[in-house]
Amino acid sequence: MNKVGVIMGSKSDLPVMQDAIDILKEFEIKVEVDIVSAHRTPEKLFDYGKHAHTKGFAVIIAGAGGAAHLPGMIASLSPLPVIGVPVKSSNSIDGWDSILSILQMPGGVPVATVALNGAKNAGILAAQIIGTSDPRILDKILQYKEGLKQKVHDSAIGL
Ligand code: RP5
Repeated sequence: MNKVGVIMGSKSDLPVMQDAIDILKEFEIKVEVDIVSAHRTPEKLFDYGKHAHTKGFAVIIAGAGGAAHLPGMIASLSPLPVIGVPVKSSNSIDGWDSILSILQMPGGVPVATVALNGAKNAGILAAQIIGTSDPRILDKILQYKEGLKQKVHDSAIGL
């Protein structure tokens, strides 16, 4: 159980969600990508949320924009941890609509919400969740953090 499901409400979300897919691939974590719309394909959403935990997924990353109901609805159906990515999309007013739709979940149904368009952090968080039970991934996270530190040190050289 080490696969991550990356889903989004529309293919128009893909340019943002690609950051999650890329970083997960960098960590050599298996990713399955799909389009699942809360409003346009509600039956597919229900099926995905009900069965993801039986299909080898460990974490679900769900991105949507505007009236962004996908992450919360998936979290209501699935026992897996759900990371929500608010997307500033064509039907967003300023992005706050997406953020608040995903963030303000009722008690009992958590969605770990990252920043607006923060799909890269969603991917890293999913890898960190998998790393709690997979030493190989944990080691990759440690290396990644070392790389971040090194970049800051390098950027300060010669100032
Ligand atoms: C949301 O509506 C999607 O997640 C997307 O962010 C937004 C716009 O979708 P399209 O009209 O571009 O398909 O449900």
